[in-house]
Amino acid sequence: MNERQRAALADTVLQVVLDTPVRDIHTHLYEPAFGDLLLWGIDELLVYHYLVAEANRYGPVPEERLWELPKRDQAALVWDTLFERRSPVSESCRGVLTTLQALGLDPRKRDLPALRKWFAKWKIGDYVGRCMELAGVRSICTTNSPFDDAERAVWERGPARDPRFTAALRIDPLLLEWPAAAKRLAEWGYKVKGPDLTPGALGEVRRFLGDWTRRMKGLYVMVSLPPDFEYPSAAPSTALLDKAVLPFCRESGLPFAVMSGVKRQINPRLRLAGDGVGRSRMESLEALFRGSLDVKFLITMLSRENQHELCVLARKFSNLHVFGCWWFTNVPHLIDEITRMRLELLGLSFTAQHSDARVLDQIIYKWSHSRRLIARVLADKYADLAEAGWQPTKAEIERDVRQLFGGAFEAFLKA
Ligand code: RAT
Ligand code: ZN
Repeated sequence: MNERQRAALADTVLQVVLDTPVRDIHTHLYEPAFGDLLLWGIDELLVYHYLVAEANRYGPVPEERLWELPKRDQAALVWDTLFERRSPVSESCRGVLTTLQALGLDPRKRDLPALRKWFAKWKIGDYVGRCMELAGVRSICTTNSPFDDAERAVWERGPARDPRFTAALRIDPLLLEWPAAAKRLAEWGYKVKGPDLTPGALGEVRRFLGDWTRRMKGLYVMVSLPPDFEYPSAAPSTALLDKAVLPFCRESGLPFAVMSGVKRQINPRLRLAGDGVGRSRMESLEALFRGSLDVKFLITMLSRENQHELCVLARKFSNLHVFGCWWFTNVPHLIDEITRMRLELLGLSFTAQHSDARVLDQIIYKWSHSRRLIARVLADKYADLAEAGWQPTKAEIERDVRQLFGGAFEAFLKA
């Protein structure tokens, strides 16, 4: 291929990638019926925990005092620290600018009150549509926990569902803080007496999973695990997995999503911004997948160091579906590296990205940034194929991109 042909191919790929709607399979958003739980607008964009952690590096106020400020003042402080006093070069800062620009706002005016006024005009139902349109997102999957009191109250009222959203049942406390979770289950009417994992109690956990996935119409069950998670082990998590969660997933056909590698609260004073990353033990994951070949697993890993081993693991187990560049790996140089590695080792049998958006408007920048990187990597791969005499047609490129942007996930759900 000469330079001109390469450039034309890259243009076609970029166009297809920009035009293909995505299915966003992991976010922390909520449907409009959940009211204030659905975060959006400039103040929420600025107090995003990714930005709080970055602002904290310049120490504008002591960590513990930040949280005493009203949200508007926290946002103003982040704006001043990260956007006014220095150039906003980090990925999360750039994200705010990409978002504002796509919404038609001029961030160079550096006028926070004017931005606030602009956002205040919107009605949330319309704004969801606007953000999805700008982001090219066709469906948003939320992360839903019955252990969250505010959220549970809404589910128990039977909220009017919004067809643009789907749900996933998150069960971290159940697996990782069983004694406390057992108390909650008992309060909610499940016959669980204390932390003993009797056959009766395990049956009740299965009933709980069934009740909540039905109530939410959950697409999958999920957990995020610390790097030192051990399976099998003598901890309650093994019995809970073996005798409740995995049997439930096996019978219902719902995948179990494992997000592995988060070290919760290494600096608790930063609250949501205080989590870290560690390299996960692949042996535990291997044992989990090998032991349940008839269960479908979705998997993503937080540490860069685990990404290659994860690709190799997924080559061995077709019951694994790899997804997304998660959280600290959702930065350009790692999206490029990880996506390249996955295409080279897994072909098109994975989901390239999820947004992890906590604030609605973030879907705009997360997808815009990822799309351009994914397009570049794909264009390189197609150029390599062309060198080998295999020129993909535009229709074939469209088919492939649909796979990476939700099609492979949908096929995996149905399998
Ligand atoms: O990306 C994030 O916002 C993190 O705080 C986490 O929520 C992480 O994505 C998770 O799902 O645990
Ligand atoms: Zn998340």
